[in-house]
Amino acid sequence: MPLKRFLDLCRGVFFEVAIIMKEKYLSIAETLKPELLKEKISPQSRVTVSADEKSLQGWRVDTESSELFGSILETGKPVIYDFGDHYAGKLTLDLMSHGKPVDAPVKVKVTLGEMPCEVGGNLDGYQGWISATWFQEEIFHIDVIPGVFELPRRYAFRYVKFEVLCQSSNTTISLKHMICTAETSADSTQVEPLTADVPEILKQIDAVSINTLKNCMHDVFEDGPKRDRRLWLGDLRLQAIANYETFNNCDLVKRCLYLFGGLTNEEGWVSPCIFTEPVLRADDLVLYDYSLLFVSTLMDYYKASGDRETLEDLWPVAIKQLELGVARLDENNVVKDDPGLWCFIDWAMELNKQTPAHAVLIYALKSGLEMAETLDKADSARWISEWTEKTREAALTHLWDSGKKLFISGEGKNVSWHSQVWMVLAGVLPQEEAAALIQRILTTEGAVGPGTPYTFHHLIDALVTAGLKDMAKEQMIGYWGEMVNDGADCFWEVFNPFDKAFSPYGSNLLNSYCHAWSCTPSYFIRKNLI
Ligand code: RAM
Repeated sequence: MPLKRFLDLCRGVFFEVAIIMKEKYLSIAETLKPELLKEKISPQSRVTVSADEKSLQGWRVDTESSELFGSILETGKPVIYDFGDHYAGKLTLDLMSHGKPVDAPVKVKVTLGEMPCEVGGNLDGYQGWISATWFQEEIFHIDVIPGVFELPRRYAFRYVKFEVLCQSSNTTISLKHMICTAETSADSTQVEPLTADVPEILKQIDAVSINTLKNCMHDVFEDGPKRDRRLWLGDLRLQAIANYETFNNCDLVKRCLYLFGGLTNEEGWVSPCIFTEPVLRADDLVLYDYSLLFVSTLMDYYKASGDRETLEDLWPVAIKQLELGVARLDENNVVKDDPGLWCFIDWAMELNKQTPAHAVLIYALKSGLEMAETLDKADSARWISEWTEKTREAALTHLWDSGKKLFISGEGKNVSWHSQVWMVLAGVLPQEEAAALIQRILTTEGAVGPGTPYTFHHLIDALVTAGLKDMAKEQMIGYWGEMVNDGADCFWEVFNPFDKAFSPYGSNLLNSYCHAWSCTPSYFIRKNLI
């Protein structure tokens, strides 16, 4: 047989095997679909939300009335309900009529908000760069009153604004009740209470972290129940470690790992993000760091669950990410600073991602080495060790600025917290030097700082890794504790203590205020810090 024909045949067989494997992965994921637990919740109070410069994000909330229902709803006069906590679920309205029969449909607007800013102002002037359709604002015509009306979608909210936009002059209606049917796949009975001696602030931070994680756990681990309501790998990795210390739902992590494994792209990259509806589909984007972190997420899962079968099953996906990751190195064994190489790292502005991306590669190689050793894959273990050493050396030779005593990134020699934090996590320096590095960057003027709790998580992790536990606790309390003191019922996607209305999307109205990657204080509190 001519060589070309033979190679084509081999390639054909390889693709068929790959397709069979992917189908197997997806069918395992399907069997792990969770049951959603449901709970009925009533609002706690009726409130007013008014513009006030001195209040958080410029919106002030006051209790209007303890009498929740029954007052006549006048056209153009909205009422706002506060459920007292953040929930993800369905909303049902029970409407009554008074006097004459309702002789025409009633047109209503319902606006649901995680935060006062979403129900206080007008959403019409929005100019951000992500779709305005993320606003939880609906207009309905309700035909049958008295009657019960269930809103068709799942929402994430604490506040509900209800406004009659138009009704017949014969119509007089009121709300008899409003119920949220909260949904989650997190089973709260699994969470061990913290002992009485744990400081109050840590207890509060832990409770808000758990609430955040709970409201992000549905059919898959979602990044945020308001936005994007999708399975993102970077978020999954952090949710999973917080979950092992709290709800301990290993099957949901397993389901998500198999989904990522079953939806790799043609080159073999794990996608950063998966759509579960209307059909399972991977985003066509590749984020270098997120794909590599699949390896660490899988290894963390194995350590938490002891499920060797899954580790063996998904090993080919993990090793493939490392091979693809290494293929992106330049002639110096440094990850290419290539605008075509998408990488997330953080939403921080002015951040060059080359050095943190390089560190993520080393971090993932280390997880891969543990995995190869666990699975007795001697050849792979050797290959991974060699690349770990080469990339570590390359980091010290090409990315270290000996004058500044910091890692720098890209042609512009960008100095960021991200580069130092990820290099510490990658174990590039001995512990003492790592501790000095991380303390140095915290006081370096002009360095690019964290844009999100995602990077703050990695800072805390780096401090723990460098043996600086007290500092880790202090930083954690300083950052997440401030959100608690600001009244957060869940932790936010973006929190800049110096600009609390900051958004990477051009408007804080579309920030997610219950966000997966912010839920990790429970992991630190329960695992390392008490
Ligand atoms: C946003 C989401 C998600 C994050 C990605 C990179 O759309 O907030 O949490 O993982 O970006």
